Amino acid sequence: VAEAVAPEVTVFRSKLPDIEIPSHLPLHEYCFARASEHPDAPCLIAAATGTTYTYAETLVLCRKAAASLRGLGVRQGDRVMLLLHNCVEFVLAFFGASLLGAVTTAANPFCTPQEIHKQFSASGARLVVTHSAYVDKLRHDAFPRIGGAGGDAALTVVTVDGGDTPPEDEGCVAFWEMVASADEADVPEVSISPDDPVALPFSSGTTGLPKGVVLTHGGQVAGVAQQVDGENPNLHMREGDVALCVLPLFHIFSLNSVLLCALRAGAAVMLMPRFEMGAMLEGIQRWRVTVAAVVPPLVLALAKNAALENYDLSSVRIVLSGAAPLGKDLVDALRARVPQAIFGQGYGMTEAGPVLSMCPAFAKEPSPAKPGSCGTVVRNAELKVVDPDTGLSLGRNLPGEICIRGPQIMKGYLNDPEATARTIDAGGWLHTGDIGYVDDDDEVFIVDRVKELIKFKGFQVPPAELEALLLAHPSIADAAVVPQKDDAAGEVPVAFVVRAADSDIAEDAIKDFVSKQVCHGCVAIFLLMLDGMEATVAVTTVLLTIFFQVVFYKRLHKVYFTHSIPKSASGKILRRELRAKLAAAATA
Ligand code: 4UU
Repeated sequence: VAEAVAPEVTVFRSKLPDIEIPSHLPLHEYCFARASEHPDAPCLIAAATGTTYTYAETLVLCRKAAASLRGLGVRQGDRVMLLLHNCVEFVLAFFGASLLGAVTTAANPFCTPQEIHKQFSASGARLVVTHSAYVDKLRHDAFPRIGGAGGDAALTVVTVDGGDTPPEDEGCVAFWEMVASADEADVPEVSISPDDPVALPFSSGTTGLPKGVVLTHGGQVAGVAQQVDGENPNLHMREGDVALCVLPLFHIFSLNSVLLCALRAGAAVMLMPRFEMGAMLEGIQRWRVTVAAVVPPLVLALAKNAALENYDLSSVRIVLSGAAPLGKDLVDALRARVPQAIFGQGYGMTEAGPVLSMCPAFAKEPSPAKPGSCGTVVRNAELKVVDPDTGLSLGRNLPGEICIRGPQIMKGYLNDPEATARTIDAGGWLHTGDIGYVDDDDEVFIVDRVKELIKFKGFQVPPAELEALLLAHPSIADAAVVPQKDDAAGEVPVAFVVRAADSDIAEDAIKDFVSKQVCHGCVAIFLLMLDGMEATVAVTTVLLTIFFQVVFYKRLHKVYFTHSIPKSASGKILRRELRAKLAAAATA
């Protein structure tokens, strides 16, 4: 229902009534508030091993994780870094930190040491929880020395792998040893205010390099409540449901809409360390997954996979896609394979806490959504659409920049008041950098993006990062990186490059420069190592990310040489012009 609060502002709200949000609770108390009503219900399922933890067991382990982290010196306000694939330990460490009033910053373990270090140092973390396989990344020169528990070393590393301690774990603390010897009564009483931070994901937002996004206890409680609380929850999950958790928990979609929402609702979370089609289908069948959060490339992979017929996927009742646009054709291609499921989208942004709108067909009392729609704005929030040039509010069916206001949005960027002020205006509206409109049925449609961000399979690729790398090359005078449409990935990063005078640098040299370390010797060693061992996919990926400059999804897919980069009077790259050039070339 659109109502004019001021004559010139059209505010869109949920069709569902607002709800009571228990915003005084810390996130862990809120998520587990009803756990005592179903202590024996399954809470976490480690798909890889089949190990299942009930709600009662999970709570005890979270408390033990908190006591252990406390023993390692973690105090209220401290930042703990998780460099983990989806696993039970991620959940325990996250809530362990939350119980102490500490803040979790999670990163993609496939990132390079340089990328990880940027987040590590920006967040001010002193403790990292990771898999043994990634400890070597933390031995990179940039990091402080790894010094085990209680020492005076600046970096404590906790490894989550069970069994015999592998040699690379030297100096590290074994997660399960520390948890086994912890006393759950050793969790100190901390007073947590709703305004205190609990999670610190990194996002480049509408412009520039990745920044810490300060998400608070109160904000995350509100964000989860908007989805799963109330008489008629927008995303209806309950005890007995099993949520597929294959999207990485270091991204806010999975952390918030899968993990936190499922726990609050009393559902089980099936954790898969990484996407592997066979294992995923196996897991859905074996654990009777009911709610599947996916990204469009995963929908594509499923639609194309003939093996689907060999699995019983009849338990799935909700397929929630997000993080990138999902086309009607793609949905139609998969719908025939999973006919009983409702397909729909959520629209989120890390800074928005994250969900702005959610498919109303997922509600307890569902209402239909049109193909391509991102659903309706969540409850207890306001959404408006503004003309990106004038800032004036637009009515229905008129595309403009989507803005959101509500208790769920970020507090701001970490230590960056200017970036915060550029994103959240004086009126409290968060500007998304997405272009969309709201139709006559209150459904949100995203049609374009005014911000620089590139999304490769839903992963963030900040152009500023690649541009900085390119400009560091002596043969490159100027450069701009923009998204190019791609069937499989949605978008891929491509570069426009102005060669330096006298340079005749070629496309491949530039692509190599971005993907490989500047040190070419390293590449040679890498190839030798691959040659000398029977490299499994996992080993290869680990090696790749150790030896290469940027994580795989940030590679340039094409380089276009040009004489100048179009810029505004203030020196801003006119990305729209470059994207228009690409679009014109594609249709020519
Ligand atoms: C078109 O992608 C996310 C969060 C996604 C999310 C979270 C909870 C989806 C459903 C859910 O329940 O966050 P970021 O910060 O990585 O990227 C944000 C950007 C948006 O600004 C928009 O450009 O990703 C794009 N995006 C989408 N685009 C996100 N969701 C959609 C969508 N359609 N459904």
